[in-house]
Amino acid sequence: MKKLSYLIVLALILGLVFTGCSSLSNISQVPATEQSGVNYLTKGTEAEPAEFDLYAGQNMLVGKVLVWDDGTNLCLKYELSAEALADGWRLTETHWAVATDPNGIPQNNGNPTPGQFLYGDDNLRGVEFYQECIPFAEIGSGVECDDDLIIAAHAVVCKLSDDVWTECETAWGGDEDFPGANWATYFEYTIQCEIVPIEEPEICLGAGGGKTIGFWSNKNGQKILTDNWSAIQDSDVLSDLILAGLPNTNLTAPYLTSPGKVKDFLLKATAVVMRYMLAAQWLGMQFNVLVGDVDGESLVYLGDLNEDGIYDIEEFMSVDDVLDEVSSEWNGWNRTTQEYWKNILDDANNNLIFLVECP
Ligand SMILES: [Ca+2]
Repeated sequence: MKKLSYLIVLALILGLVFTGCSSLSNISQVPATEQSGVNYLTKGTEAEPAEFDLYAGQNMLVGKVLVWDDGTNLCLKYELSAEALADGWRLTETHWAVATDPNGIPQNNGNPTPGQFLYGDDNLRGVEFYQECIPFAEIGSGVECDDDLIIAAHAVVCKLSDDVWTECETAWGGDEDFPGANWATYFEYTIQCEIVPIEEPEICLGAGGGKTIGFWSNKNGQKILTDNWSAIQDSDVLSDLILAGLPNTNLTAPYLTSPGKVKDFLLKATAVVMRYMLAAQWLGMQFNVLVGDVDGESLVYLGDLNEDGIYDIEEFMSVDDVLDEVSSEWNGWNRTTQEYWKNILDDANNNLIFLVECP
């Protein structure tokens, strides 16, 4: 259950990071207290799109055309109503056009000509909704925020009855008439360019199953090591070069050959030789992962690397990656860097810096 909740938190955070990239730069300037409780004063965001009625056969309301923008792209979504869906109506074709002036919509004698519209899909085979986004630049070179757009949204809806299309109707979104004789309509949408602040995921630090090097030296820890000793031997941990040549180790790999030797090694670790303390904390975390107390994929905090006083997700690293980083890079590190990674492992072994769901 714990692992599951970490994964959920992680998935949420990564989802927000990836989908929210474009707005993150704007967000970082907003004081933290104003990031929650978003107010939508205007409609035209994905969460609060502008809505226009979609009529089939001129008088039958079958759904809506939703329109929004994100400051760069214009998005349009045809959505059939629950009632229309229950009656068997589905979308089989969409065609839509957008321009800054009604005359920019393809037409003939004042009647729009959907076959010439640039967007949509005329082979939908009966779907419940259809969505498409285009960059402002495709509408026109000067198109920008607050501009009024003319949108003609045409569709064909067909009724499915016993797996057979029984009837089809032309549908149009909105209620502004074209000058021609037929009933085709369009609507106006004003580009909002509203930047929707994403709610920053709440990140808290806490426990992740770590056990301290003191634990691995005491009776309980020694028993667990004994019970798991063959698995520990099968891993490469006891032969890792980070242990080579340290006090209280064997001269050749494996450098520690029994739970008792581990205890001796851990109890005598000091920070006089920083690498020794680094190796001891590293070994403690290896045991945590090997016996299943810590999920190697769980994330630990590396510190406020960008010095903004906030736990940012890019400041976390998986336990597995921390262990790999230490065992592959320690030899090139000065004492300060060794101490930095020692502290991370020490804090993780003491359950202080795991990414957790906030209480
Ligand atoms: Ca930070």
